[in-house]
Amino acid sequence: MSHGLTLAVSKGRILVDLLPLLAGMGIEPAEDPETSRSLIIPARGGALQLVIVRAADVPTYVEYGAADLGVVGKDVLLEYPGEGLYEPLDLGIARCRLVVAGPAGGVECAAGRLRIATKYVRTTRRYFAEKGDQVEVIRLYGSMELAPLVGLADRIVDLVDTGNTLRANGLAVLETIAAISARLIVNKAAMKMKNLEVKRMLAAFARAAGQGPQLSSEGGAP
Ligand code: PRT
Ligand code: MG
Repeated sequence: MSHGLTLAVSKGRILVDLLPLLAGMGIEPAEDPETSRSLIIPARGGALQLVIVRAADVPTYVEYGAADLGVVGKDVLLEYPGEGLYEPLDLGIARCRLVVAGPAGGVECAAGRLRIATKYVRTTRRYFAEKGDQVEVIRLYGSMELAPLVGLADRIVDLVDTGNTLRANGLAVLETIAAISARLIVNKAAMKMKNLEVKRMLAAFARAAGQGPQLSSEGGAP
């Protein structure tokens, strides 16, 4: 039995927002991906199967063709070094902002280069380099909010949604780097070899995301 196209997605926020969108397209996973231990979940109807991967791994699965499609945050795409992906559609889900945050009181840091803790190392370097600011970037894998509290860094670069996590740790947004939302990405070979299926799926996603047939052209498919 054919499972049609394969879609890579992470559990958590993105999937929570994606499932209603898929439901609107008539696509219903055969098991609940949040509770199932299966990493490959077919959808009833056979047009799609989901593969469940870590958020930061979604572009890799799609670039190498292990998945035809993926749904992933723009924050992850900004960090991803590859060029081998189409990004035809902003799904408008899992919205947040990538920001520079620091102590709410505006505590001045020692003279010299600002130290910035983040898991978004490439994006942070790019952002400050474009501003002409010399900074030292410290890579962390999580709990960025802790870094300024214990003197590891002067600032952090992290995602913020409600701002509750920042507030709870005495931090405030200082600058916004980018508005973030989840994007549909497509493997380049699949776009050629499975053109009809992929185009149909893209059109269905665009309708479900309330964007009509018009796809965004940014990094988009030919
Ligand atoms: O959890 P895991 O390590 O496997 O990977 P992940 O952390 O990348 O996955 P997940 O599910 O936490 O996030 C997946 C995607 O959701 C991200 O790549 C973003 O595109 C998107 N997203 C949207 C968010 C948020 N909103 C968000 N608020 N990801 C993380 N957060 C964090 C934020 O950094 C803060 O620490 O949630 C915390 C709460 O935010 P506030 O401001 O509402 O308090
Ligand atoms: Mg997480």
